[in-house]
Amino acid sequence: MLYPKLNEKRELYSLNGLFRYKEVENEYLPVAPAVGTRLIAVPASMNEQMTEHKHREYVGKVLYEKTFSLPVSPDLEYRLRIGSTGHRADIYLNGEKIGENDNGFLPFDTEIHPAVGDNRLSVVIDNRLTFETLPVGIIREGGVQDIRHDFYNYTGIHRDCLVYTLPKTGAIRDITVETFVDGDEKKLRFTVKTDAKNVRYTVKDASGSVVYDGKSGDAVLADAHLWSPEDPYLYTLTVSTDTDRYDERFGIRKIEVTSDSLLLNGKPIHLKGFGLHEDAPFFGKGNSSVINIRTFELLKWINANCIRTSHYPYAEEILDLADEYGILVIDEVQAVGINWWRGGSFAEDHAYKTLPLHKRCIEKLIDRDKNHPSVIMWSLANEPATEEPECRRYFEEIFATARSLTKLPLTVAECTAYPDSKIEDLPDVLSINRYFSWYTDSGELSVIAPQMDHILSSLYRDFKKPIIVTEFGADTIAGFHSLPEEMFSEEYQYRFLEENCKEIDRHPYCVGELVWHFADFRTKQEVRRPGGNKKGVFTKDREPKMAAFFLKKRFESLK
Ligand code: GCB
Repeated sequence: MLYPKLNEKRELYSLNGLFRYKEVENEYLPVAPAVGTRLIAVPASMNEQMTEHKHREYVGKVLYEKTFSLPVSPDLEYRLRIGSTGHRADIYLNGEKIGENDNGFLPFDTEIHPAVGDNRLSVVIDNRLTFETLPVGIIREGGVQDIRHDFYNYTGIHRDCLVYTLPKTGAIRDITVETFVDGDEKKLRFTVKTDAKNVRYTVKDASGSVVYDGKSGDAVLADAHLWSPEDPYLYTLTVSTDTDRYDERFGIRKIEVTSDSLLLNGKPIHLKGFGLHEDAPFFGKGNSSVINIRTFELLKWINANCIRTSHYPYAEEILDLADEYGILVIDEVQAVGINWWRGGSFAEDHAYKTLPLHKRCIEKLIDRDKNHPSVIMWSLANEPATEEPECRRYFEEIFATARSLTKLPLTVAECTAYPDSKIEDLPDVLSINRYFSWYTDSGELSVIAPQMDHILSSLYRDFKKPIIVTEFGADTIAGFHSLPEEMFSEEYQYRFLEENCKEIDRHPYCVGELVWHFADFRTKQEVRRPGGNKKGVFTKDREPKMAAFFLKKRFESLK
């Protein structure tokens, strides 16, 4: 799946900016222009733009509408591309349904037939979470949304809304770049989806020099430069047909998993970084280049080398930045909240209803992100109820789906108490989320060492696989200090991270530490969440708490 780009062969129009917005009935159909609307900004969540509770917390369908016109040529194919509709959505052009997006975090892309003159785009988003959506949820009596995941259910067109053109014949519809590193020889394979007869492949190195030019999609580079966090070296592949052109960046790197290590380009690597959320003041989950750049600058400042896209696929721009800044990515699909449901999360009428969508999202995620050198692993779910025996068949199908599409390692971030998980033999790398001395033994930092030791040693003894601690963290109110350290103080967060890291260091097969969380973020309102989840090492506006200085030193010392 290619991101729309402007070049001499392709037109690109942005519909970003102001839309008309309205909460609508279940049966609403945009047969005529909506009346009684208000303005809303795109890309952004609607929630942070509202001043009244009933609008910010609205549960149901909302309409985004915009009228646009563009030069229309009979020789071109026009396509509409919305990077994220936030939730499942029905999309209409001039009152006619042109498609639906079955999920909120992956792109909607379809052919359109725009009229000469004004066109009316209507996007009807349904923000209700059920067992047929991801994340999952239940709508309680009275329309109240019940969820089990710990982030705010932001609604809106969260990423670019674009119209672009393709030639009617010879269009480049997809490119897959595969790289093979075998000793000194670096082989490349380019596969292109096109009906063109003549396809040309040109590869330029980072300085712009042509290192391959030919009609074959198989190339060998004698002196290839590898991609790594220390040296995020990118090549550019230009695919040309008589009528189309597309530039795709790629990097050459090799990922391997042994019984106790994760290898990048043949050398063991320790992942150091964070779980993130797309969540920022004003924008909510809306993509913002400013927020993204500040985030990546901070990741480099703190000497991190890895992020997990907890708990859903992020905007493509974030992956482009990860490629460029040299930040490794554990790319997670939006299978979150499948836990703690009465009657069993993996009962037939619960997760098994979600299974087809879960598979489709994995397919679409891998299709979208397959060419990013920064993506080194796929995470297939966050904290599912893997202690339920019924989860076994579910995850066998999920792993089989993913394995048929990728050679990269697979994982699932688990919080299931040892030894209850029914799926630990399936992933290549085990990922654990643990909050010793926080949700259990609250305030007792001394339990971290023995409890972390127990889980890491037991898992390794039983499964002989590398382990990543994908979450550990403590809520911290910026500016709250206490000695001795008390929960919620900056001192507690500092000491909490220090204790966890000491134990991680004692287990060489623990190949990664991703602190929960990078920055404070909004959640639903509840007693344990004053203004949201405060486990950020940075505040929501991306300023450091005390613990950031501990991590900066630690991450620098970890090679
Ligand atoms: C978890 C979840 C994450 C939460 C976090 C917390 O285990 O994976 O989504 O935000 O705990 O802070 O409780």
